Order: sequence, then C-alpha cells, then structure tokens
Amino acid sequence: MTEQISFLKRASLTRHPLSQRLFKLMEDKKTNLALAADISTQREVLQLAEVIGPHICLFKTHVDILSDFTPDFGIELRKIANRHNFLIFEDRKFADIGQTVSLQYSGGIYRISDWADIVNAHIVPGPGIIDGLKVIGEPKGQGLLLLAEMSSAGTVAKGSYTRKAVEFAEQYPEYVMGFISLKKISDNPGFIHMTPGVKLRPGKDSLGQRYRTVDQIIGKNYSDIAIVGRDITHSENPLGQAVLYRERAWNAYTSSRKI
Ligand code: 5BU
Repeated sequence: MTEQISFLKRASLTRHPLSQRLFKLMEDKKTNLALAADISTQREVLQLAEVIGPHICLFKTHVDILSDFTPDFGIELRKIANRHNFLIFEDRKFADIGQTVSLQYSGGIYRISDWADIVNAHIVPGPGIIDGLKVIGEPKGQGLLLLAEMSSAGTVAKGSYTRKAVEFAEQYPEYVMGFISLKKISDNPGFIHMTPGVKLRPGKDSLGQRYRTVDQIIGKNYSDIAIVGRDITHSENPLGQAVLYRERAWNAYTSSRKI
C-alpha cells in the first residue's frame, strides 16, 4: 500500500488547474463532502445549495430531473457556488461518440458547459468520448471524471473495465480529474476519487442502489470525496445532517492520511 497523501500536498502534484483548486478548497473549507441534489424544482435545488453550500466542496446536479428548468438555473447556481466556494458537478454520464457528446455538453436546452465545472463520462465508447468533451471543457478550465465503478448492485464496471478507465485517465492528465469509484483505484496522487452510494449505515434502496458508510469508503478504501444524496436531502433536518456528514467524512480523511 502506497502512502496516503494529504489534499494540500496533492494540489502541488497535479497539473490540472481545477484539481488544484478542488484540493485547496477542500483543505481551506475542511470538507470532502459532496451533496447530490436530486430534487425536481429549481427553487428547491438552489435553496439547498444556499443552505448546504458552506459545508460542501462539490454540489452534484442532475439537471434533466428539473421539471421547470430555465437558463437562469445555471446562472443562479454559479452565483451561489462562487459565494460559498464549491464546485458544480453535473452528473450527466455522457456515453456517446466524441462528436455527439461535444454537442450534448455545450448545446441543447441545458448548455451544461456554461455553468458546470465538472462532468462525467462512461468509457464504453473508447477514448474518443474524452476527446469530444475535452474540446469543449478544457479551454474553459473544466474537468472530467471517468466512471470506473458504480455503486449499484450487479454493475459490470469492475475488474478489467475499471483498469481501462485508469489507463484512459492517464492519457489525459490535463483534462481528466479522476474517477467515480468505490475505492482508490489509482496511485497517481493527482487523480481524485469520488464515491456515491453513501449512508450512515450500510444498506440498499429498492432499485439497486447499495450504500456504504463514510468510514468504509474514505477511511478504509481511501476514496477522497463522499457524495451523499437522499440521506441528507430527505432527512428532517438537511443542514444538521450535512454538518454531521461533513464531520464524519473529514475525520475519516484526516485519520487515514499520513503526509
Ligand atoms: P443517493 O440518494 O445518495 O442514493 O444518491 C446518489 C446519487 O449519486 C444519485 O444522484 C446517483 O445518480 C448518483 N450515482 C450513484 O448513486 N451511483 C453511481 O455509481 C453513480 C452516480 Br456514477
């Protein structure tokens, strides 16, 4: 097992400007918590960002869930992100050829590249998908995460597929920031690992989601960022729950990194 390195040190070990910013803001704010805001109205999503913003490093959206989307959504969310110093991650999971994803990323109704700092992609199409997104995102200083593993039961993203994602990422260190994965899968300290499927207790939902705890994914598996959705958004006290998750995720990080 290689040594576990602090976020601050890792900021100097990546050439990716947005990864540097994310590592530094995590250390500055002392949070490695990301919120998954799977809510269907703009007002509620923006309200969540405003309230939980001071406690997170990253706000994850599914913009196509919104029933009342207008272009103001991206503008308003950006303002809140700038005020509370967090990044915006649109969990779009692109999966097509390079030419098509470049259009999906920059155009359509959502114009994701106008407001999201980070997007993600499946590697099924091959590295052309990275080239297609990079054309749009790199000039804007944005970043990409590759889906190397998924939290859902029966996922086929494992073994040689996961290793392929690492191989692809290594070819694009100036654009790929890291991975969605259940554990640390690369020893390159510049890559960031983010893990969804997190709850206070292990378990599952009725549609294949599987949950692990913060201690499992950050403390034992050396992932970096815990992505939490319903266990915060659907709790009686989302702010209190976010504060609790923030403490747990940060403690799991500080007690498992050495230098
Ligand atoms: P939850 O409410 O904490 O279960 O939400 C998890 C979020 O993370 C949700 O937005 C999913 O789309 C997202 N997710 C996931 O759950 N598992 C994965 O492997 C990936 C994304 Br990739």
